[in-house]
Amino acid sequence: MAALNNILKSITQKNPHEAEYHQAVEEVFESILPVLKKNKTFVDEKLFERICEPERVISFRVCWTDDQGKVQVNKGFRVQMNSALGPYKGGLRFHPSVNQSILKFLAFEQIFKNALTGLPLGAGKGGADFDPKGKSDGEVMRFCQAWMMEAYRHIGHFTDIPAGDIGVGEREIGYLFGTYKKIRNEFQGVLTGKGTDWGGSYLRPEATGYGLIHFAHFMLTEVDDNLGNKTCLVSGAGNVSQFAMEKLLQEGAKVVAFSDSTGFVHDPEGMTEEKLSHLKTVKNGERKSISAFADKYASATFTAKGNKNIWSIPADCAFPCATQNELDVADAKTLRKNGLMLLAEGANMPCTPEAINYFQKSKVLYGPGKASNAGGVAVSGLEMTQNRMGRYWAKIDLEKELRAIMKNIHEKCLETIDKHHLEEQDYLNAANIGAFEKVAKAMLAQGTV
Ligand code: NDP
Ligand code: 2IT
Repeated sequence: MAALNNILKSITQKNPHEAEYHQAVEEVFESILPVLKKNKTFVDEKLFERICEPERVISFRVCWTDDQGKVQVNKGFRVQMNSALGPYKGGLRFHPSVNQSILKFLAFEQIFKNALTGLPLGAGKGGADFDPKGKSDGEVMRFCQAWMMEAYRHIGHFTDIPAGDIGVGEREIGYLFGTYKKIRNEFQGVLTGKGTDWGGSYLRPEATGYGLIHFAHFMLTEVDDNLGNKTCLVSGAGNVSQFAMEKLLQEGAKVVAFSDSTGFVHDPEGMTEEKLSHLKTVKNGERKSISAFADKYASATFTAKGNKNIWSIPADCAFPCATQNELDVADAKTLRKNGLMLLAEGANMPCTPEAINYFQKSKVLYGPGKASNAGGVAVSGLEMTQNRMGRYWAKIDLEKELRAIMKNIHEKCLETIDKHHLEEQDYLNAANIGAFEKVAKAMLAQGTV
């Protein structure tokens, strides 16, 4: 036991000042400790130590010129985390907070998430500390070109396939793709989340948000319940959040609040298709704060970021879809007191460990992001296949496929719960253990490389 605990200590000591990375690693370690205790080969072969060490971290300078003709310098990264199951795969984040710790935590999460999809996907993550907010289209384009001028030599459709994440959507993927194509003189599926006229999947924009709600649906089905008429909170107002809200409306749920980095909107009358379409215009077209949304509807009130947050609103279900550690244990207690019965993560690691612990103990159904937000990367995997085949799949077929993948992830979690005698609905430990075993076995089979 002491020797096993030293594994974790040594990993955190070897990676100082990486709080988010430690948090992600600790969570998985706690889940798989009972598995390590029973599996001497995993311990002797140092599978956990190996899985925690990125295969490669590329860190580079990104220089570009702003609209005033001034030179700007940013930090660019690509963490090539694990290629046991397939080529490195995972998103790019452009946000001023980006650093190595955040990208390593995201790349680490991606290993397990991608394994759960059942598709041949390794794991990676990348991005830059660039803030797209307030930048002109020209500035964003020049930044993307500069990022790719270095990254192109490290990626490729059989090597490493980036996609979107916070601050990277179809516009950024377009500029990145165009630059890669120009340098390589090759039209290949090196990125996913492309526009649908130039190789993109018809369902990739919707996939994470839709997949999340499918997963919540399966969690509720397990306890003979459904999303109909459930009052829901969906944090964020970006890609994942928007399509989670869209699917919730289709399921007959009532979305009463959402948020962004400026605050939250509470609308007791609930979201409608028309309101959601306006929200998409405000966020994707005008790129404004959600306060502009609230200005238009009498029933909606905007509360600026401060002491109160979205989790103070009573609801049956909560879907954090903004960013890491956006929900702490005080929020968890407030939500529970107000009647919360399910929380499923659209964002990566949005709940603090104490919040998760509280949800598990107080019998709130808890869907961990690795399982519940895997729909996005899964449809990215389908986009890769589609590109290699040189064809498109119809949206209706992709919708069926996404639902089947989310159902399969849910079933795999239940199987792992059974196999490892976990508590009922312990999706957290099930997702971590099921995915770890799969990747560890693949690494073992491939030898010490
Ligand atoms: P977007 O950039 O489209 O949207 C992010 C949203 O979260 C925005 O509304 C943004 O506010 C808000 N936000 C970002 N940072 C903060 C912060 N520090 N505090 C408060 N609000 C914040 O990103 P996505 O929707 O793509 O990603 C959201 C989450 O989902 C991330 O955790 C991401 O890793 C995860 N994820 C994304 C997938 C995808 O396919 N895109 C797949 C799986 C997980 P504002 O608009 O004001 O900037
Ligand atoms: O966190 C994630 O899974 C993503 N940002 C999507 C990754 C992808 O390759 O589609």
